[in-house]
Amino acid sequence: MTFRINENETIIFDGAMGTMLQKRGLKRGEIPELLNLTSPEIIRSIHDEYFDAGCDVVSANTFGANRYKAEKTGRSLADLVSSAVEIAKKAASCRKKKYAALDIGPCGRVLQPTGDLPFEEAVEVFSEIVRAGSKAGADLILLETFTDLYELKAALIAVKENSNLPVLATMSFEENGTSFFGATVESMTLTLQALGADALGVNCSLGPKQLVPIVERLLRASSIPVMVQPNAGLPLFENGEARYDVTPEEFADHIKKFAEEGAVIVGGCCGTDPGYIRLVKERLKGVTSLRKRPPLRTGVCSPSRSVFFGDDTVIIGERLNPTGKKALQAALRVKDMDHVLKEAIRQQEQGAHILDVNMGLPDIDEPEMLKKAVIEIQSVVDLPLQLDSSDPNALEKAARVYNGKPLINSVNGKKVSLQKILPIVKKYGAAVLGLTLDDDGIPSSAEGRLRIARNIMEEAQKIGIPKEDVLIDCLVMTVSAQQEQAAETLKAVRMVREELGLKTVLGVSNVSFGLPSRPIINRTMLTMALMQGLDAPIMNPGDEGMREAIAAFRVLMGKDPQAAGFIAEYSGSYEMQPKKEVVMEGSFDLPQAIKHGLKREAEKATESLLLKMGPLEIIENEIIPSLDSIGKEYESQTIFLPQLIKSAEAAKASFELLRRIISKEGSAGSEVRAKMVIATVQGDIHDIGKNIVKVIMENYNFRMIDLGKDVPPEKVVEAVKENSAEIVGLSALMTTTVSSMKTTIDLLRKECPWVKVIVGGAVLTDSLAEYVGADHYAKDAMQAVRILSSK
Ligand code: B12
Repeated sequence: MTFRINENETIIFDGAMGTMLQKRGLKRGEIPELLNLTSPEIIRSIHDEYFDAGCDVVSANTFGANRYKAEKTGRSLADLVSSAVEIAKKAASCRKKKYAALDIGPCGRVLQPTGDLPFEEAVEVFSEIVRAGSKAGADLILLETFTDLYELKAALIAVKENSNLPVLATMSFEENGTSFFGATVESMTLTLQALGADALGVNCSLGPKQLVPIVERLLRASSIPVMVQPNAGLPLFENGEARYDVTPEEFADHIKKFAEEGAVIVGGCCGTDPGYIRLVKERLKGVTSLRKRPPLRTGVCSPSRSVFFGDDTVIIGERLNPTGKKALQAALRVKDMDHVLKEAIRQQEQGAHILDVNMGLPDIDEPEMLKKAVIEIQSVVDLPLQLDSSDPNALEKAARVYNGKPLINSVNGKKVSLQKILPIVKKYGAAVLGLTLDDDGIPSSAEGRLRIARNIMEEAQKIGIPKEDVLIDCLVMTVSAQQEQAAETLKAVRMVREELGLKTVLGVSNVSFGLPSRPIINRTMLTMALMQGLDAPIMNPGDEGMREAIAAFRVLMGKDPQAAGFIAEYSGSYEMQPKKEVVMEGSFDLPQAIKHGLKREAEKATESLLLKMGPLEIIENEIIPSLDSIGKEYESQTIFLPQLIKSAEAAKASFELLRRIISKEGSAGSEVRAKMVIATVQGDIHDIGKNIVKVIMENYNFRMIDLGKDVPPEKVVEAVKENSAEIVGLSALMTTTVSSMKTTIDLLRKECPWVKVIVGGAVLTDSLAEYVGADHYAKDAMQAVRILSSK
């Protein structure tokens, strides 16, 4: 029997495996997947209990099985996975219409550029699991508990490249409806649908009650079946053990509601057991959903931002295209990515919704460059991207590593283009822009262009790309050369919209080549195209006239309620209106460079600041306040971990430059004042502040022994003894690592009673310093120097 999702019948998955294993004696730190080989009967009995409770699918005990974990067990990954699948499969096959899922969770490492795991390595890590699991006979694959959409994309590609099994994919969300890495429900939905998941949804995260708004959003957004596997509430920690606060009754009531509203696949995550699943089964008897799947919408996304076509004008920024742009051409030749990134940030600030990225120059490796540009741009700008190239290889490379759902620019009506580009669009879950030209060129009539648009749409549909993912560019010709063509293009825009129901895109500014005062023609053409129903102009978002035309159009067509947007932008006398601050025509200042996470710009800004002030002033007045404001943005969730990391890297680049100068300036005398061991405490990886303290102390003739970050107490003690250090400096930046500081100091008191301890870091205060048992607290490096010099 093959596993199938039938939307008239709710499919019930099992509940937790981890908490069940703990009940059977699995200790903290033990690897659950090892039990597949050492105690298969325990795993089997858990599957049996879940099936007896009434579930339809059990998840094999493979959630954490990957090459990194397997290394720790000394067993091969293939053995861990295939034994698990075989156990689950045996439990399923002695029953009717029951199934075993290969269960795959995150691999435990963070993908580049946020972390250090290359995308292709991630795909390979998941591919190994998929190959072993499908070979062992899994009926379906469940990708679950992902918090990074990028990692989930890698996993889904691995599934598609290595098996034909149905695949369900769920992510874990925070209460605010975004994942820990900042992915939204809508972006996840757009991405997974296009990549070909059979169902998508939410698991783990929170209790069922807190999931209600997230499930509602999922049901509104998803055109494929929705899956929900909540925890049995939020874990409460008692005597070091997690306890969950939602009873089986409450749990089952919520699941029933989710099913009534339209969730087709349900089950339990952490804290649930067969008791919960039994009640779920009971409550779901006779439950049917009236949900009609929402129609597909034309949209593209980055993890944190989705852009839909049709509701309002979408501006596609055209500035990242070297054609006719000497500065960009020169930058690309020397691989100056900061130039590209600055242009991307500038267009975002000017109001672009999507950025076109074209890296086509005859003398560069375009596929590599486009791929690199996509990765780098996505790490500083959260707008969706339009991948623009005439080279299918470049498009494929870029689409593969793109995080989210991109728009591919372009395919056209030529047979070879359709054959090469559409499979890339399909495989990598993109939308595609179709140009109305074919082997005979660009038809001069609107009807001719409509015919090509229809052909592109039908060819796309043949390989499973829905028409909603096909957009059409009816091609603007130069009016000075072919005057009658402007009207034909405009007519074609309307026909494509009305007759095919497709969304349209238009590169507007071509129209005015060769004429004086081009902006006048451009903005008029734009307004006329908008009136024909154009969804998305490709344009320079910094072009005031075009922006004004869009703003006025939105008011006149009722797309700007009460003209609020217009009034906010253009109130006051029009003539007196100061030019909108279009930032960064030249360079970024240091806070901007840190905010946007631009390393090279941070260095340049630091160099120019050094002409005006000393390195310590730069640290105090520029770097620390910038990081403070980044920290606040992170706390209020206007930015997420990837941006936080980027900013920290830019700050570190600036500091590295200052460090060299401070060290070069050297210290006042040469006699070593004291030996000092310095470390960030265990569990804490913040080391920017500690590094500053180190450099400044060195400058004042302290001999510094730097143990780095995340340092266990024993290592600190060892280093003090080895070096006969007189002072220890400890840094902690998180509330949670203050206790680690205390443990370190307790051990130092016992083992090295002579040593003086000074502590610092953003969370510390005088009273916390007293609580952890330190001798001194310093709010910054200079205060530390003063305190320690007076001893
Ligand atoms: C940069 C940064 C990061 C970078 C760190 C990069 C690096 N290599 O250091 C990255 C992105 C990796 C990061 C990760 C995380 N971060 Co962080 N991070 C920050 C941020 C924005 C700035 C810290 C900083 O470098 N400040 C600048 C330096 C110069 O200041 P400083 O460290 O305070 O140092 C000065 C003084 O305190 C003192 N000092 C410091 N150490 C010492 C030691 C001695 C001996 C002495 C005498 C003085 C002294 O002198 C220094 C110079 O004047 C802060 C926000 C903030 N305002 O602090 C959040 C912040 C510290 N992070 C936070 C969190 C939650 C995290 C993460 C858990 C995020 C996550 N969900 O994964 C992880 C932590 C992982 C871990 N296990 O440690 C929270 C902590 C909340 C709390 N109160 O517990 C903060 C406060 C952000 C927030 N508002 O939510 N983070």
